[in-house]
Amino acid sequence: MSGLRIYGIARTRAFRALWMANELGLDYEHLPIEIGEAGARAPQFRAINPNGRLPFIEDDGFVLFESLAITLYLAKKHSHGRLYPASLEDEAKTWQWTSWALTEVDRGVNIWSLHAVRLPEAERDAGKRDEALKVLAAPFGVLDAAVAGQPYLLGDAFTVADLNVAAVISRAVDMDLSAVPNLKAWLTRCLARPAAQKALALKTRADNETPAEVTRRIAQINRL
Ligand SMILES: N[C@@H](CCC(=O)N[C@@H](CS)C(=O)NCC(=O)O)C(=O)O
Repeated sequence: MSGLRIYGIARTRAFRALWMANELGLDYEHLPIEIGEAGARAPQFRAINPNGRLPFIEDDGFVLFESLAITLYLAKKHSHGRLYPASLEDEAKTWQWTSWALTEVDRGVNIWSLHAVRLPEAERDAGKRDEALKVLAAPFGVLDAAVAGQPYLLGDAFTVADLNVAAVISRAVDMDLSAVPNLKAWLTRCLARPAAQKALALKTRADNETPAEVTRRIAQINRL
């Protein structure tokens, strides 16, 4: 065992950390705790991550929260020069795409997925769903252009930059992506990786087992 513990049910942003740990071939422990008072907000978990949110990790006693900080840390620790780029410029591009994913598309994809797929049909808000698609159109165009002439965001090789962006927008695979064919092909390529598939299988199972009241709570807590 590597001493790495990943906290968070795979339906949450813990999926991102699980995918990275799989890419790296790490021997880790997954603690699939839930959101809320019985899970991440319970005192014993708040003592580790005071935010009361998921995911967080413990790595031989080192604690880290924020899903994409976790993927960057693990990639740099275990795969410097491969999944984590070696050059200053490629490292900066990795930070660029990581910040971009969080600020430009994370919320929109979440709103869309709740109101197009995850909430019970009668509770979906078509206005919110359509507004999310409008908000996503411009940044999705940017991503589509970035992967039009090369297979991955930094060039020929898959890196943590791809993992971070693809993990953040992974639920967009259920969208009509015909207006952004390069994005669609790139996302499909990233999610087809065995390490992603392994984490996606857990995520899909967790999605299917999530009761409607938990999905409702996710939408309420995050004002989605
Ligand atoms: N920016 C944080 C967001 C963490 C977050 O909002 N996690 C959600 C699950 S995906 C959560 O724990 N929600 C429940 C809550 O806020 O109580 C990250 O990327 O790790």
